[in-house]
Parts: sequence; structure tokens; C-alpha cells
Amino acid sequence: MALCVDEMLASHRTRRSVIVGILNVTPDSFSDGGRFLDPADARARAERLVADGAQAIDIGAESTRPGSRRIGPDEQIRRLREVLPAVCGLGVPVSIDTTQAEVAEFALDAGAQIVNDVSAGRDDPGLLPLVARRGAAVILMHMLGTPKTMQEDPHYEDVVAEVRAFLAARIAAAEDAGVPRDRVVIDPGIGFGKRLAHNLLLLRNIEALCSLGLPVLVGPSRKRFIGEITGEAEPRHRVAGTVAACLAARRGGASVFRVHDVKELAESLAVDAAIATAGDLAKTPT
Ligand code: HH2
Repeated sequence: MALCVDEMLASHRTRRSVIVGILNVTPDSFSDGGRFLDPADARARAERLVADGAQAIDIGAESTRPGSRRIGPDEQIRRLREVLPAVCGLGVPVSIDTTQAEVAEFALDAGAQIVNDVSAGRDDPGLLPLVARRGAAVILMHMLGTPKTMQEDPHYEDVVAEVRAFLAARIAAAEDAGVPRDRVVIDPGIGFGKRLAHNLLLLRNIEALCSLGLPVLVGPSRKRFIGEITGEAEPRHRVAGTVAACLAARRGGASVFRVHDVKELAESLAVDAAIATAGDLAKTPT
């Protein structure tokens, strides 16, 4: 069923789960780098994601995997130029995964409606004012350090409290820039400057972030912490672990799930929802 951005922004109240399919037009993303650089391949991938049940697509032209190299707005726009209009024509909301206002503006002009900023507005001071001017929605994510350095020695006294305080401060920064609070989605940034235990504590205590009163997105998809538990070194073989992480976060109140493997998550969420409403079904006269 098609979804509009406002439904995503209300998903914490309606308890509707929203699946955001990942499309990386990069040569170096950790799990699908190089596969969708060709515009025709990228378009076909986006169509597949929607057919599999993605209610939105997050498209990125710069990898943020640990140790990754930063690339400038011009190169990001070059990678997006051909594919973005096609993806925006698929009938689902599109979010642009960038920290750069110039790239975000290019994407909004092409029809994107959401800016997914893994720096939560810290990289480019022009990004939040742009979001405000354009009436876009924004995803604000927690990250300790930068993609280049974040996994070197991440340390927290209380990871859940610190991530919550960071997100509260970034929501305030967005509001100061003119972004209405109800246009914001927050994200603990699974894998961004976090050890295994930090990721697990955040997923287990996601309700502490939900208590900020905004939709919470989680992005555990195929990430290394899953491999640390299962022993699976190959990212594309971490699908079951991804689903488990999403279901656990959903129980705590997360409602938006950024994943590569849309069909598997959609089916799992459907079964989970059917079990959750089983009592209601039993009461229905046959
Ligand atoms: N994770 C990645 C990229 N962008 N955005 C949000 N909001 N939350 C996340 O957890 C998140 C994100 C990293 O995953 P991926 O896009 O698959 O890899 P890469 O950064 O190597 O392109």
C-alpha cells in the first residue's frame, strides 16, 4: 500500500511499520557497493524494492561505512543525476542520504521529500535551514566521531542516555533552524561509533528514544554487529539477524526500518502483526 511522508511522520502514534529500502549508488558501500552504479541497474533495484514492499526508498551516493572516504557534492550529484528522477517516479517517498545541503537541494528538486542526514545537521550548516525552507522531512541520526574514525575506540558511560541527549539536542537545533518538530525522524545510528554492546543496548532500550515523542528509525541492516553474533562475515548473509534486530526494535516502539532485504522484513512484520492481533481475530464471529 502506498504511503505518504506524513504517514511515516505519524508512524510512532499509529504503530504502522514503515520499511525504507536502501539503494546505494556508490562503488564502495559495505554490502552492495558497485552493484547499482549503472543507472539502469539502480532503477531496476528500486523497482524491486518497491515490488517487495518498500514504502519509501533511501538513496545515497556516498558510503558511510567505517573508514570510508568522503566525496564531495559534485561527485554525489553526478552519481545521482540520471537515477534520481526515475526513482522519484516510482510512487513512493524518496529520501536522500547525504550530509551536504547542495546534494540535498538537488535531490529535493528532483522530487525527494526526506533528507537523511547521518551527521544530524552538523556537517553542513546549510542543511537544516534548507530542510526548513523546503518543508521537507529530516532524519537525524546519532554518530560518535566521523565515518573515518568512528570505530577506532568508541566509548560511552551510558550509551542510551548519551544518544538520547544527543538526539534531543539535534531536534532542538533543527527547530532553531525552522524545521517543525513534527517533520523530524530520529535514529540511534546503529554501527556508527558503537561496539557490539552499544548497538545491542540501544536496540534493547529503544523506548528511551521513542519517549522523545518522534518516530524512531533503525538501520541494523546487514551490519557488522550481526556478524559478530552469528559469525557470518558476508554482509548479504546477515538477513535473519537483520530481521531479528528490527523485530526487537519494533517491540520497543521503533516504527521505521531502513533495510536492504525488504521482502524478508515485510513478511516477518506481517507475521509478527498477525500474532499480535490474534486475540482480536479469535473474537471475530465466523
Ligand atoms: N546506515 C548506513 C547509511 N545511512 N542512515 C540512517 N538514517 N541510519 C543508518 O543506520 C544508516 C544510514 C550504512 O549502511 P549502508 O547504506 O548499507 O552502507 P554504506 O554507508 O556503506 O553505503
